[in-house]
Amino acid sequence: MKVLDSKVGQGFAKVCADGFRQGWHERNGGNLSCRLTAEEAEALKENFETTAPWREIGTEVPELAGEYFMVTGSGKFMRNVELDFADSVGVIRVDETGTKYQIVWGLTNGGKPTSELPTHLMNLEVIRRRDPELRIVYHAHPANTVALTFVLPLDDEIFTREIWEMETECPVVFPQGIGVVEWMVPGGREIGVRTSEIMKTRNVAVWAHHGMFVCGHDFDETFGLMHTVEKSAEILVKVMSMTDRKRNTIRPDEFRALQGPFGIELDERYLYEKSSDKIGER
Ligand code: 2HA
Ligand code: ZN
Repeated sequence: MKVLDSKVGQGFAKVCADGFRQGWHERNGGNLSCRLTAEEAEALKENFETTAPWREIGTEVPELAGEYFMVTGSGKFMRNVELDFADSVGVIRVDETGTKYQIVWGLTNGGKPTSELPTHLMNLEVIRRRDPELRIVYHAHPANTVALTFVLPLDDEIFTREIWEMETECPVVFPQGIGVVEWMVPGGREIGVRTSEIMKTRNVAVWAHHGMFVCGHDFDETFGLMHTVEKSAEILVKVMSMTDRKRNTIRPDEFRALQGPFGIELDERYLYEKSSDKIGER
């Protein structure tokens, strides 16, 4: 089967196109990765070549040794994924030491995997440890979420709580909350270590003044998570454009009341009693 005709290829391209249409991928901003299942890799193997050089990942992911990943290319525009899939996207294989990769398909014009490959692979490694079917990692630059990193404290508990309060759906969609990474140089191991610490327990990491990383089991869920966080961030930006205080909101006991009906468990650290109605204060 051709890579683009496969379900995984189609789902991958759809996220890139939909994210572009949301305005989350200016120029070459954002990237996407997916660990292929053994069945997917087997079905696509006839397209793979094993002659490309092995290159350093820039970090080590021993638990991903021998696995195949579909990834967007460094410097590639999300806008072009649906137009020229084989130029914009590649399939790579991680070597037996978990320190090198080889391009086995795509990135046809001398391309390389995303500059955020260390963060993607480190995230893919830790999320698989907590759930073997978590296998997609998505990075985008959604404007409202980024805007909030200039005005909210860069504190996991406050950031999560303020986003949760904007839409009842939020604690149901990401009950483990959001982790916030202070500004760091992107593209390397260090920011990958910091982000994967968050992804050990949570599905959303916000990079201050940069963007967001989310993970999921399938493409719809992963895209939907990014969309839900960003939608709530948009509501918060609208509220903060009117006032710095809330007259009404969802209260801690009301959040707790969601747990039974929705079968979720909320981390109590986000449900602190507030001493102020000022947005962003505890
Ligand atoms: O250019 O988004 O973080 C791709 C990126 C880097
Ligand atoms: Zn980015």
